[in-house]
Amino acid sequence: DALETHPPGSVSQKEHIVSDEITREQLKDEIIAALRHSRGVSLAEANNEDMYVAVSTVVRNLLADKWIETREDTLKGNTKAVGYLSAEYLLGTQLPNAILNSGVPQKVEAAVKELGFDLNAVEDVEVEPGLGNGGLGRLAACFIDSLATKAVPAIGYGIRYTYGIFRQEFDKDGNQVERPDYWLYKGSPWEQANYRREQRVGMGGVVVTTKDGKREWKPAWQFRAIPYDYMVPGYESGRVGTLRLWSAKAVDEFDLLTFNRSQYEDAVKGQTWAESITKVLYPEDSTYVGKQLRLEQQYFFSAASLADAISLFYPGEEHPDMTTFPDKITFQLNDTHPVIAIAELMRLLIDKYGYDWDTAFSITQRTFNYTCHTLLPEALEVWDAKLMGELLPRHLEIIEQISDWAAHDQAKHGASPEAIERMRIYSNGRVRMAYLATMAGSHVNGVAELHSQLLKDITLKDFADLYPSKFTNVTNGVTPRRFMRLANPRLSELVTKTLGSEEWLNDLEQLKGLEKYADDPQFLKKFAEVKHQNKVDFADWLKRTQGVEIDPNSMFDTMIKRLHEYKRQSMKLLQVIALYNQLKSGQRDINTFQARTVIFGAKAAPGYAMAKLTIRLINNVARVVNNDPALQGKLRVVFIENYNVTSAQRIIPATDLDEQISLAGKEASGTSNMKFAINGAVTVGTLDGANVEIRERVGAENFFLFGMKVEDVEKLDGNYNPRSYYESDPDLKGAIDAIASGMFSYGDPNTYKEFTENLINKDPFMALADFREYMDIQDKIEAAYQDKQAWTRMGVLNTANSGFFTSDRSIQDYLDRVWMTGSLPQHK
Ligand code: GPK
Repeated sequence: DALETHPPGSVSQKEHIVSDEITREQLKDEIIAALRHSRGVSLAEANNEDMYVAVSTVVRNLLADKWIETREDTLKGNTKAVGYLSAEYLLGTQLPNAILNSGVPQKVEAAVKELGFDLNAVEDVEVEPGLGNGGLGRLAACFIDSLATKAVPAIGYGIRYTYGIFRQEFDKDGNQVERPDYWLYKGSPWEQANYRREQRVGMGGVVVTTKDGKREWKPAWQFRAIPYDYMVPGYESGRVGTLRLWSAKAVDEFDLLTFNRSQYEDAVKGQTWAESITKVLYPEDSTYVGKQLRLEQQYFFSAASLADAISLFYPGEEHPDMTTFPDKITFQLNDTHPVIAIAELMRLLIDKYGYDWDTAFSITQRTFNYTCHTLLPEALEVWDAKLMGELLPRHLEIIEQISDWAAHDQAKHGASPEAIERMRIYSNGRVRMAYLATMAGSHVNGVAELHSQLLKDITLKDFADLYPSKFTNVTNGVTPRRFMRLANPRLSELVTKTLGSEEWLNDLEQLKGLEKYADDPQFLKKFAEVKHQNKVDFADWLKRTQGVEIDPNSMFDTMIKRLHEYKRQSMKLLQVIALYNQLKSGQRDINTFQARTVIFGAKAAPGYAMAKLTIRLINNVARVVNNDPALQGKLRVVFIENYNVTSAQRIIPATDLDEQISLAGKEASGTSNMKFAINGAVTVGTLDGANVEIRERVGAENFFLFGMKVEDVEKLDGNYNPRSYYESDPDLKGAIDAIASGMFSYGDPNTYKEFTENLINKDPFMALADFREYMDIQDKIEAAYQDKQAWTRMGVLNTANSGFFTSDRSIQDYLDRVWMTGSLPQHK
């Protein structure tokens, strides 16, 4: 196992150095010692990779005391802790963030430099742990950052996938090809296998009734759950939290009997099978697939995490007083993925600790809260009861009981028989995880105001009518440390100089102080200069990594997010093709046209045919447009290969125009919209998700709004006829016909047939209905961009008014509305 090759604490033991007082010279010594001790090389021999591991090791060591102390304070139990349960953490690179939060970032930077290395090149060595798909996983990563920064006693629990989200490549036809993401290829200096806290997790088997009439689960197999611990350093809080990711191993390394008969393959089979549980992240985003292995993953990490928490808070106790459990820790269920933890806690309380059903249910209800991240019915997990029964027979039994209890309770609250039927957790051979979480937890929250409202009005309406006080909202947020300070050092410096301190980094509402400079020509000039330099950097990076050339003087118009029909990359593409047609026909004058670089970044789920076809089309539109000399390079389309957190940190600070164009009522929140606003991009968007709140705060005049509202969509639903739009709008017809004619497929009219037919005949996300308004707003944007100073002013007002969207505020909302707990003292 390549992973145990980085023993922690391998630098010089000569003296205990207080991390904040360490000098640059001492840091240099530590780095040299780490090179020698953990890499076995001298400074003269070291390359960037050696340096990356050595600096990471030293920075980890600087954080170690705070890590231990934070854990000790967390386990004292004076303040209720938070267990964040999430199947995904899309972390991004660790080293830059750890240096920033080391307490001595300038000294580390200087030390590396004086040792003759370029810190940026050293940091570039790191492969980001892509342990998530998109927004949901990145949100979890922002949340653990804010928990540590706010000194909330917390543990993030998740899965250590051997293979994270696939690496995306494009083939010569522009198709997405998925390559395995073996991010651990060279090990990771950031993780620590923690065998002291290993757990066992069972699966399969049967339930028997014991002599005293109790139900007891006899699992068919046991797995070892090995935790890998990651430090989560807070910014300026003196606290370092823990992210604990579970990895599966076989209990018996080899089946020796088989092995002795020389059947080597059979002997290792059990091991391979066990390890397959945490082998790979499912690449579906906002879609439920119902695969057995997925349920195995969910149960595996939920059960291991609960067992871990109980053993942490009741160390060595065989009969813990579990009635105090909800006072010691509260578990947040990040979407339905860990909801099986509810049945696991019930099983432990009843079968293992001997509580009666009512007591057990009361403890369970007080322990869990649930965050819903979607409005798409296909994203809500509904497990096949047969599958669940084979894997987790006792859990299914318990869920059946909860389902009956729920029906009873709903009747008591006055629900009609029809409503009770609709709310059934377990019926017709299906188990509805969102309903289970709603009934068996204390709170349910959506992730933006509009989303939480729609949950109450539509998706979970029956429940909200009966239990209104269960429902609340916590609008998402993003960490300004990663997405401003690290991603955009130039703007950060300008903000710090202007506001006179760095306090805004953990009190983001202070950005408001920039508002008074919105009409200061000097400030506007500096702000514009920052953006321009960021664009130059981004263009250089693109040239270096993808060989594509773009013009930093053009408008950078960006759409980065998972490829999904509801997000409507297709509509953006139709607009680009319509522009292209107009420029070609002379209907739009190329000489007065505002040069634009349209930047896409998106991964598609490997089994999502329409999304993959859209990727192919984007690449081929780029090929045709970029190679057409008639456009004089004024319209360019680029598709960032393998869009991930690392590239997001480069694209966002360089963007002028941010595209948030989902069909109203489909995007739960969005979080890149927040990152763009903080970084001073201007958004074109629909009234969807958190766009609503962003627009409210930055001001309607600094946001380009278009498209149908939720009510308009509801009215149109049922008698929507996309073909009528196609036939009546020449730009729209021209764009779709261009695709259908084979313009982007070397003359072949069949390549994109499914794409065009789907739009004309079905268009499930009503791109055609919003197309005209979208074209028109883009003309307004083009005009607005011509006035550089006015445009920059809009950017400034976006930055100044987006302080609300820090994940520190989201965590405060969770503390106040959901967890009812507080912070540890901060140790500065
Ligand atoms: C929602 F349901 C899901 C899912 O499976 N994956 C995922 O990334 C996203 N999400 C929403 O689509 C976004 O609107 C939201 O901002 C994000 O979760 C975080 O809440």
